[in-house]
Amino acid sequence: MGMSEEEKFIFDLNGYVIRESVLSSDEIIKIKKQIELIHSEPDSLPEASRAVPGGPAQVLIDHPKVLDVLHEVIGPDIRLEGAFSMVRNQGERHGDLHGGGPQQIDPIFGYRCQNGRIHAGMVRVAFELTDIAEDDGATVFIPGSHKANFPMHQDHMSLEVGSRSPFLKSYSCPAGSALFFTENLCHAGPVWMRNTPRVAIFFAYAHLATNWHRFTIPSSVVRSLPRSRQAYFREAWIADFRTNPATKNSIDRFVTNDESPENSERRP
Ligand SMILES: O=C(O)CCC(=O)C(=O)O
Ligand SMILES: [Fe+2]
Repeated sequence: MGMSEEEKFIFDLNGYVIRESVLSSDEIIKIKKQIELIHSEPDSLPEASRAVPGGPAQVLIDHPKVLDVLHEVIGPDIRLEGAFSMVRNQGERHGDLHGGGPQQIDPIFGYRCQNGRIHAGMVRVAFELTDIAEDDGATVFIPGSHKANFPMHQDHMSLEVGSRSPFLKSYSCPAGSALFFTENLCHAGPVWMRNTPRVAIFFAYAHLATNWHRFTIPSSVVRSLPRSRQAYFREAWIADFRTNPATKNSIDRFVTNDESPENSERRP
């Protein structure tokens, strides 16, 4: 299906876009329960479910409505290089505004659009597992800052209610929605205001040629996944020139070859 023209317009203009209700209510219930247990009673879960993206959360790795967007804004060859889950209680926060401005030149985070195609560096996908209202304290953004040419201005960096930039925006969406944003966009996880927690999963996808995060997903989780999903953790390279023609690091190659992901395909 791909992204709609309107979704592309919004992502390019603002640096983020939301796809509402990409998960079924059954998926929401199962994944939310898993995240709550990871944060309260991890030992009650099978080992493969004690961290994301194992267990029920694994459907998010290659969810068609997510890949759709990532293939459009990153490119056809992508990796999943980081994942974490959150149960954020009232009063808790992730931290200050970060990203935005001329650091877009860094190829890891870089944002460009040329010949009608978006080329974003690292893209975060936040899967919201509870309904989100605008003032709940979910992720906030300075729209457009992913391609700003001047450094973020100090007068626009406060998260204090009353001193916030008039440009700072959040969003509302039903549980089961996916929020996509370029990590180059100025954004923050402010104080969570609601008296019921924000339960969410954050993934970081990147172009197959780049890698920012040191890999932290437990090998028991990676091993438990079908090979077609392990493929999203394949090493960051495009071509192996020891063969003629060069071997491409495609998902198909990864799925059909029998190298263990623990050995040549995986870092320790
Ligand atoms: O906690 C949040 O809402 C934002 C997290 C964040 O900044 C990130 O994952 O890059
Ligand atoms: Fe961030």
